[in-house]
Amino acid sequence: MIRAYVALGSNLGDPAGTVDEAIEALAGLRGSILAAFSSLYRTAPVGLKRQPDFINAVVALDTRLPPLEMLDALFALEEKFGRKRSVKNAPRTLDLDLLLHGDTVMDDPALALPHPRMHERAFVLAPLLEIAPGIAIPGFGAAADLLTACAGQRIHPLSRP
Ligand code: PH2
Ligand code: MG
Ligand code: MG
Repeated sequence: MIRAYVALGSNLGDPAGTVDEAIEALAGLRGSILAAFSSLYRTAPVGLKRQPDFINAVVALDTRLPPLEMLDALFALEEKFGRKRSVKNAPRTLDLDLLLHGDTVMDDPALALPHPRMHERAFVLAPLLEIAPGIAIPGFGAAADLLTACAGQRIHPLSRP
């Protein structure tokens, strides 16, 4: 089994409910076992600013799926959650991004690993570090050091009843 990490993001409809349900759905992903899941975080939009805050989280999966098969399974799940693809970075019901797949480094037109923007996003690095303290990102170094460089990005763990 290979340890993979998947980022979840939502900012349409009921984002926290969607992310909770998506974590459950990921626990049932074929050929995979859910190894860990982070808290949910409320995060300011990065990139296109005039859109609602996001709810973000990260899960760890131990998987037998190779990277491109895993990507297909994640796209299928996004679709099941009603994602409509319009313009890049548009608000979305559910975004599932494959962050890391073992120590695979690849730059296929369909999939780049590690995820090419994860190293500069607090909304990915903070939940990732919660479930994988000490993790390093191939080619970029310690996630904890990368998070320090994202100091300006607003993110808060969601308080739960
Ligand atoms: N996803 C993006 C672009 N910007 N900002 C936040 N806070 N959270 C996201 O998940 C996110 C984003 C593209 O996928
Ligand atoms: Mg994304
Ligand atoms: Mg995506």
